[in-house]
Amino acid sequence: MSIRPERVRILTPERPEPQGSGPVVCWVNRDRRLRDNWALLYAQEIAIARRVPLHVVFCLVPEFLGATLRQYDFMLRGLEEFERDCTSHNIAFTMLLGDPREQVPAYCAATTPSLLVTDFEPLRIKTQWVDAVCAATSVAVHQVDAHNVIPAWHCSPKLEFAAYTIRPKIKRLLPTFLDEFPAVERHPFPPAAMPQPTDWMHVRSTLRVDTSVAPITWLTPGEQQGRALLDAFTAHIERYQDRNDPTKPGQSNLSPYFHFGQLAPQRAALEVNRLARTGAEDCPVESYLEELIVRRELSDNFTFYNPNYDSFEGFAAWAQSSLNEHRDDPRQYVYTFEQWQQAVTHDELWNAAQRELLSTGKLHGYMRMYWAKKILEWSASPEEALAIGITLNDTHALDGRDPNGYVGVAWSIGGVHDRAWFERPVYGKIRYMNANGCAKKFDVKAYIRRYAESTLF
Ligand code: FO1
Repeated sequence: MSIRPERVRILTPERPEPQGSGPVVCWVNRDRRLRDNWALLYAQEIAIARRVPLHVVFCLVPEFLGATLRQYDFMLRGLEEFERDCTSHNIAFTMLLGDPREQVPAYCAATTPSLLVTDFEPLRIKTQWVDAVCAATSVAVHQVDAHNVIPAWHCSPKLEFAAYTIRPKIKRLLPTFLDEFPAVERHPFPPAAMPQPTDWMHVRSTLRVDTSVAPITWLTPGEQQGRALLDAFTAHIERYQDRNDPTKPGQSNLSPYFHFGQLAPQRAALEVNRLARTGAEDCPVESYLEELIVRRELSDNFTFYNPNYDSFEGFAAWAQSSLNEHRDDPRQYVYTFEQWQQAVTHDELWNAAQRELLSTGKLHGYMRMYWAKKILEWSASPEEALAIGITLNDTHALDGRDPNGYVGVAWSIGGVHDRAWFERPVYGKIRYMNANGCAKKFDVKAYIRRYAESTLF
């Protein structure tokens, strides 16, 4: 088998092996691309060994954790390309509509697969879906981590404290797991008949989402574009040295492609690592790999092992008790959700950050910290601040509701993966940040001008 066994978990130990002569079905939950997809490669390898067809299913829910048209549009346009890619590779692609806890078992009842393969996703709702599907079918279910370079369960068996505790584990395992992907094959055992092509207009008509948050146009979704953007980024990796300056084009902008499974983080790691070997001095490879692998996989670790990843109770004990001690500190300002959302605080820097989020679906990595910390400073309670930060991010960011998003907000507001700092009002021992800090890093006025009020539609 060309896929390392550690990438795979048998979710149904009482029915470990594929059974019968039915197709192998790959239910894609998180990773929706034809290439560089360990779950699909695993499913195909077994299907070829058993000489059976390979099916891919994706289950679209009409609403998902507050997602708006902006995110659904990015996801669906990527799925259109994925369907075409599957079809041209003799893989039957079917779009299921509705609750996966019903739709996936119904699909299995109709197609009697010999094996159901699914990918790994640490979010609570996805774990519940997968558990319910295992319970409602009699087929063997195998799960493959197609997202992390080092499978989350193999990297660490427990909740990690911080980057410094997971980093050595990752560094030790990286040479083994940062391997090149085999190519997906044109499947040699096509199904007797290909499914009808998806009616994308109909699919869109089933959504029950807020359409006032418009799709973005500055990025084109899909596997091909994700790869093209990665190539453009690696061609100018030296620009990443400016990553903390939101007025400069230093960031990769790949996060939406990772979030919607259109590009494998491991592909980005392989390509960037290739540059490291060229040895160019101004090549910030290590810092990119730190963000891409260590920080990203730490976020998966947090959401996988901490059931309270999106609430105050998920913060470390020191952070909870310190925030509790400062619960009644007077706040200089207290804004409502609408005021935050509409970017009408007294702070022009904060408003500019919020307008960046509203108009582009992205918030610069450095500004994201400032943005969330000020929400803590000017909200009635840490719980409210956390809820506001998560909701604004999930409503407007293309990569909202991602482990990275939850951890980003929890780091700023609850000190998750950080350490205790000097005590101060409202923040307690949570690390403080202010506009002077920003001014030391970049031209604050230029940033405010860029996201002036006029940038909003
Ligand atoms: N995952 C699904 O399996 N089905 C969906 O219909 C679905 C919708 C969706 C909308 C917006 C969004 O940001 C994510 C969505 N996801 C959906 C999940 C998503 O692609 C990721 O797997 C998770 O958000 C975690 O990274």
